[in-house]
Parts: sequence; C-alpha cells; structure tokens
Amino acid sequence: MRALLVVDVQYDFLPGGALPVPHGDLVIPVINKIMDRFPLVVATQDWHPKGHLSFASSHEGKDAFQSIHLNGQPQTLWPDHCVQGTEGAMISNELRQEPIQLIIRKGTDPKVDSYSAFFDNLKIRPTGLAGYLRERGVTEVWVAGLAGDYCAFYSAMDAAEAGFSVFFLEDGVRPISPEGFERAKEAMIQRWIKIVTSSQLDH
Ligand code: VGL
Ligand code: ZN
Repeated sequence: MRALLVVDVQYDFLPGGALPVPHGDLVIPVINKIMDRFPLVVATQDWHPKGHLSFASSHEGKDAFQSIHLNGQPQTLWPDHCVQGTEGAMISNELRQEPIQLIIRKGTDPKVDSYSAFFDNLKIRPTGLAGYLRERGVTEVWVAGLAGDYCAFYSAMDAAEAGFSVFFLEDGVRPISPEGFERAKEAMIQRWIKIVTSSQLDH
C-alpha cells in the first residue's frame, strides 16, 4: 500500500513567507492533482516555539543562513519561521486539505531542529510516523513538498532507513539551494530511493 507524505507546505515556505523556497508554490498543483491516487495522505507541519534555537535571532551577532554548532552538530541558522500559532505556520489553503488524514508537527523542542518527518535532527526522538505507517499497512512512501533539499530530503532518507520503499517526486518538490539539491539527490540514489515525476503515476 502506498502513502503520500506532503512535507511542510506552509505559508512561511511559500513566496512572501519568512523563509520562502524559490517557486515553492509550484508544488501545490502537482500535489493536489495526485492526492487521490493515494489511499493515505499524511502531511507535516514545521511547528517551532518562539525563540527556537534554529533561528538566527536566538544567537547574538549571527545572521540567517550562517552555520553554527548546536548540540554537537552543524546547524544552519534560519530566519524566524513557522512559529506555533502564526499565519506563516499554517498549511496553505491552496493545498487540498480533505485528503490529509494525519498531520505530524515537528520542531517543537526549543533546542533541537527537526527536518525529517520521522526524527529530530539528533535522531533521538521519533515522531511515531514509521509505526503509524506500518500499522496502516504502508509499504511505499512517496515524498513531496518543501524544501526538496531539507525537510523533504531528510524525510525520504529516514523513510528508506525505516524500511519503506521510497519514491521522491521531483516535480512535487522545490529546493532552497540548487547545489544542495544535487547533493541530496545523489545521497538518495545511493540509498535506492527512486527519483520520479508525478507523470509516473498516470498509468
Ligand atoms: C525547513 C529549514 C528549516 C524545511 C524547515 O521545511 O525544509 N527548512 N525548517
Ligand atoms: Zn524549521
């Protein structure tokens, strides 16, 4: 059984948002069109408390997109985004909502970032999504959403590691950085993740 994982299609990642992904809005019609092809659709929502340690504003003298060490690993600092309860944290109303059966909120620990739908960035705390998908009989996870080189990428990698067969919808994602996206695709291919387009669902 296959499931569609729709990652972080939130106003802050769309044009005009706090951390806009270039052309991020173009993923929405692609996702809307394919949702009905999946018996299960799960979405994620980046959901940070105010003052989250992934925000540049939480670190004196640091700017967004600089890298620091946090909890013993590199952390890119971001503009404040997806703050719990704000407009920017809302899943876009342009995305069809009625097929979404579960929304996983992530990044809620004030000190730890969480790109993947499955784990925090320290890989310590699972979200429970792997168990949920297994219990629902899912064997294939198809990934779309934002950003293609961050949350969609890390979610795909963790889905593969959890034993699912993973399909990464290239036309259903957009990256923050083209170079980062090329590296991400290389890493996914090495893990046997299949890079596909939505047209491959047409038959
Ligand atoms: C994301 C950076 C920070 C994403 C979330 O959804 O890809 N990127 N938080
Ligand atoms: Zn975030």
